[in-house]
Amino acid sequence: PPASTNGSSSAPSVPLSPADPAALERVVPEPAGITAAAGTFTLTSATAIHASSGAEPVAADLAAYLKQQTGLAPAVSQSPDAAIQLVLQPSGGDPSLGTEGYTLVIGPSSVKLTAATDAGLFHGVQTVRQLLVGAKLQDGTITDHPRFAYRGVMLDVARHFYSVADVKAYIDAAALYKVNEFHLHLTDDQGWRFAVPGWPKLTSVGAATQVGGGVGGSYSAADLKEIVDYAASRYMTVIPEIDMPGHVGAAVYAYPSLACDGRHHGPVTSVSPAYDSLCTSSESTYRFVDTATKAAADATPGATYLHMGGDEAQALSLTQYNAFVAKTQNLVAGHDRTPIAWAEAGTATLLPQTVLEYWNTAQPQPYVLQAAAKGTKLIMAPGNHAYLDQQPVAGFRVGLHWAGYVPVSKAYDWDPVTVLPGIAPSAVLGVEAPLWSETVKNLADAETLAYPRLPAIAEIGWSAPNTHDWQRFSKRLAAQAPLWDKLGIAYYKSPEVPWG
Ligand code: TNX
Repeated sequence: PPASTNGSSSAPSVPLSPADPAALERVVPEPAGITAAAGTFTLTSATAIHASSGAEPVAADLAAYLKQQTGLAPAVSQSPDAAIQLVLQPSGGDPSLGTEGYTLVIGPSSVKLTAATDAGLFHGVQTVRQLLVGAKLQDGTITDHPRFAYRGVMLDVARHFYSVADVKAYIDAAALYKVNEFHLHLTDDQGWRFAVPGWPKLTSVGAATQVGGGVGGSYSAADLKEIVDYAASRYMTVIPEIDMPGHVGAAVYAYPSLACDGRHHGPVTSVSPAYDSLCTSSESTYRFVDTATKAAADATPGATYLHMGGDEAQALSLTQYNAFVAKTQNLVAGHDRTPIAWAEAGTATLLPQTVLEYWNTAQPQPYVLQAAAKGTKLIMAPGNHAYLDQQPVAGFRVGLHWAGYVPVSKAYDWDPVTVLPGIAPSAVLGVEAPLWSETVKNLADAETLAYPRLPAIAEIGWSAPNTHDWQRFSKRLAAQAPLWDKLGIAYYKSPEVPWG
């Protein structure tokens, strides 16, 4: 008989046996509803995938993933009686599953995945990847949908530069956890990393180094297009960030006239910020900001958001800072993007649509509460839980610890609607896991900090709070390890997780 497994405490077990609820208890983020049934589905060399109209691209993804994991290469078939069915049901599906949800029904001889959108199908395919044990899937039904609309990760390519291939690898791994926003921190004191028409020195001078004095680098328009297209193929939207009016050491080094005193403090190759600032009282500053934000918007066609930074503008008075935020958000809105800014920007008068990203839990920020009370939406990235650059333990070979150490259990141990006391749950747009790269020199360093904690933040963003349970989560995390090994993800074997 079918048995509900949500709420039970069962370890992931191999091999699969009839009606083994534990075999379905291996998905991160935890699905909304799971019901195990007797039996298993076995993939063979004869298994085919049929896609309903519009579902063909996700069917091709599924075929490629199945091949990667099993060695078997299921054909995407025209035949409607293929064993695996991907069904796009824009109106007829279950409306309670929203735009990103899906239903997965696994029986002894068939697998049927249904969703209202191709994003929903793609998320369902990630579930299938995680459920595979050898070539087998436990029978049962999963119905699933996200808790929050915004589930982001951020990569800082300014402190250390990452090749397009490395950025794609980072995106690819995050897709496994149903992340849907990829925030790219493109500029900072140590480097300006993307081309802006009419401002060639931003990249020829401003991108020529990084923390530690390495060669740095930058993305051409074609590079950014490659990243944006790749993210789209993983159902993620790229959010470009231009950090302003502080954290602009590289821009000021390239064009000293952007500073009021016409002087630069660069090149910046140290970790500590130089505290340069754009000249907030000069009209030419806003021509620069307009051109740079337009270039970032043009590089991300169809995107919703553009991040304008706004953190740690120590060189400015509050009046100067607030004036800059107010003007800049209008320029961003003028390029048809919803502005996002770090929480400090809450001191300014915000447009109704401007979103704040909450990160610094150490400072009381009454203005964030006031903005939220007036309707400002918040992205929750509390440094002491969600910052992937914070070391999991003292002495870890990479990372910082200004927000304290963040073991896996702490990355998991928070709720976005209560982490900032006093806000209404409806103010929370979602969560983000930023990876700042002052100490992160390459993809392997990045992965060591992100895994297994990125999946923890992704689960906080996706799963219903009533599924929250560290013991069960840690077992589901452990069940991910074989896939990470197969994909070559350099994860940290935290002693908190019961690896098999
Ligand atoms: C604070 S978080 C910063 C970044 C650093 C980060 C290091 C934020 C908005 N500003 O400039 O990279 O700490 O953890």
